[in-house]
Amino acid sequence: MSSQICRSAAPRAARSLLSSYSKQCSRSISGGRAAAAATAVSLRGFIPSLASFGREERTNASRAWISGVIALPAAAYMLQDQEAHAAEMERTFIAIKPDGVQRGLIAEIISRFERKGYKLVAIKVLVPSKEFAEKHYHDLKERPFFNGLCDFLSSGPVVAMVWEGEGVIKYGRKLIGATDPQKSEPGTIRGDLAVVVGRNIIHGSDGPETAKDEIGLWFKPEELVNYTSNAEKWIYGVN
Ligand code: DAT
Ligand code: MG
Repeated sequence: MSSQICRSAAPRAARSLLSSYSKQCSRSISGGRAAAAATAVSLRGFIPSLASFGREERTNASRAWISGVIALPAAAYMLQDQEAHAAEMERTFIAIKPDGVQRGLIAEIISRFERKGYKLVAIKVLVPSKEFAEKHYHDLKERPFFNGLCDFLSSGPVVAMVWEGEGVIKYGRKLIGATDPQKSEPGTIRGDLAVVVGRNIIHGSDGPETAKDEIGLWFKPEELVNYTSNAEKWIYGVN
């Protein structure tokens, strides 16, 4: 998918409706989970009518739930919670800079994103040209350290990655820590593994627009892999 931000209000609404529906089902009928899955499908096309459902009388509600369950086709079971959350996924660009690579921190950095629950959807090792580094850091071209920064980024291998997950852009920055490792909290990547701002080992997109631009700069669309991780059903869920 070329768009890096796949956020939509509908799946969020669907998920919260699915959650409340699931609870009602478990009170009024047996087999609440299967029914919830069935209704998740119906939410795709009928969100407005189901959104008003909560305002109905409880008795009518129970009747409607049951008739809905009977009427819905078997294909409805195909939609799992995972599908609802999949539409909310966002992607961010993360790069291990030449200092992180040379210091043998690739596995350490990747494992922090992986253990958190984010999904790696693209990765490659390359030595960027100075011109490419200037494009990547174009918003800093007026800063006194710009030239040195671009020299540094293009001085050796960089591990370029795209990570996917709910809130990964903002939370990825939390995992990374403050720009200046002197100010990064312990527990963050820069806080634990770096000492000075000029060698802070990792880059992460700072917002949705930057993420989209940076992913587009570093990767071709076909280099991004769409897949479902087996762990996702344990990482995402609504109770
Ligand atoms: P970040 O990498 O946290 O997004 P940034 O976009 O402001 O930070 O700056 C990009 C990189 O430039 C940063 O990772 C390290 C370098 N840098 C930032 N401020 C610097 C400074 N005052 N002196 C030297 N290098 C600096
Ligand atoms: Mg930045």
